Amino acid sequence: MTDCIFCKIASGEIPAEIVHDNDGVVVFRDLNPQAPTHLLAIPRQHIATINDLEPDHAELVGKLYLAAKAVAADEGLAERGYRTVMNCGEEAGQTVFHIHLHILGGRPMQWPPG
Ligand code: DGP
Repeated sequence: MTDCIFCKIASGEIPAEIVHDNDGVVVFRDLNPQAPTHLLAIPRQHIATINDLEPDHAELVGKLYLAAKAVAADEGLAERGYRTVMNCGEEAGQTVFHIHLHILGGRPMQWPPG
């Protein structure tokens, strides 16, 4: 999609610190980190929100989680724990309308989230 910031990161048009790029999934560091480690895993394919997922996206969504597992291990988070979050829609706090899995770690997490 031409006017999507995360499509532009995936294409290299906008710079980001990319830590993983494999099998249709790109993972990069969040510009505004909310934890010592804060990564975003996105599909290269533009999908705006969870509400736009179709059955044939199931494998791609699985790949987001497999990428999260891989980068969490790379970042030393696998054993101590980390949080994955995908916000859907404005009330949930989604600000970029290209689905992305937040991967947060390196500090204790509270529950419930705010
Ligand atoms: P959400 O609120 O769930 O839509 O999360 C969007 C996240 O995207 C937010 O944590 C900040 C991050 N973000 C927004 N613009 C950029 C950018 O240009 N580069 C990077 N690396 N992260 C961005």
